[in-house]
Amino acid sequence: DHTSRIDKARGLLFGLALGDCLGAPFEGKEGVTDSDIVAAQNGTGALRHTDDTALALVLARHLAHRLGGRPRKVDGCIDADVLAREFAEAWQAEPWRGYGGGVTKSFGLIVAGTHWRNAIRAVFPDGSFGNGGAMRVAPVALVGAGVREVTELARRSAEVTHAHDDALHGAVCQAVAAHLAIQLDPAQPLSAGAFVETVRDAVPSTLWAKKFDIVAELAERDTDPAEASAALGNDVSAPGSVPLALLSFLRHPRRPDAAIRFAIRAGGDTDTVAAMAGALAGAHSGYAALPTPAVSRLEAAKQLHLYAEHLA
Ligand code: F2R
Ligand code: MG
Ligand code: MG
Ligand code: MG
Repeated sequence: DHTSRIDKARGLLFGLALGDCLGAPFEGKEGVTDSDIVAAQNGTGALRHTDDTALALVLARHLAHRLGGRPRKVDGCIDADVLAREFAEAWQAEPWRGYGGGVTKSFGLIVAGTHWRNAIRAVFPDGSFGNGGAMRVAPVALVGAGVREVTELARRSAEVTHAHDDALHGAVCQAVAAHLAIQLDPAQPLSAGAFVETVRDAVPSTLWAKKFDIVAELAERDTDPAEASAALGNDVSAPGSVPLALLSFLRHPRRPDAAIRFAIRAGGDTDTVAAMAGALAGAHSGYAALPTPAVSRLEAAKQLHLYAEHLA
């Protein structure tokens, strides 16, 4: 009884947005409890998203437009110059969504006419190592046919804002993990060790290899969120947040709401870690596994449904 492709596509996109929306109010807060998060999840009124979902929607729309009617060739799926402009225009339309300080400057340059390659190097000469490429990348996993294509799409989607290797590694890590989560049958037991090995093979870096060792070790035992963030980090850098999101998913692969709560209780950059964990758990278990009243309160629910259908 394999969860359907469309259910997994919806799970990936809605899981990302739900993690972002539930995590945002807790950014930088310590001592957050499960009941604090459950209260937010069971509240009323729209659940407001931040830059994470805003840019994931831009990427999903970009991919959907380029796939329409064409053969699924990875090359045609991302036009970097157009994508950079679309990201920058989304920032310009809603600059209050909580964007990072670096991208705010480079988006400002891009909308003023600077080419993205020059804009991003003007802000950070070595490139940004922020988690912005990873936080929005999950939709590429709905398009790439295998690890190689997903890796290529992840890099291309991230490099228009993030030139640093660690930011690109973070985007590849999250995208390949989302690809695997889509492939796996949630009715079968998930091997955390094998999962981490496959992601590790796509990320050639000794720094990241150390992070993956810790993720694999902590996934096998009853780690709590405080121990997880102490060991892996929980900040806005890619290496300081993407591994924590992977662990949050591996601790609760079949319970997206629990994976999201684990990520939020780990503190720090909660919207982003929860968005990445939510995308993975949602892609694995499907939309039906997400908390029902909360997903219908997502501000972007209509667009999320639309792009899930297009990209599935
Ligand atoms: N920025 C936030 N949250 C904190 C502020 C919220 C907002 N101001 C508010 O309260 O309203 N959240 C969002 O940012 C993260 C994604 O960031 P992204 O897109 O990678 O941006 P950026 O600016 O490229 O990098 C983030 C920061 O990392 C540091 N940094 C990165 N590369 C650096 C380098 N080469 N040298 C020095 N520092 C570098 C800088 O401090 C950047 O500002 C997500 O959490 C998203 O939710
Ligand atoms: Mg955010
Ligand atoms: Mg950069
Ligand atoms: Mg964040």
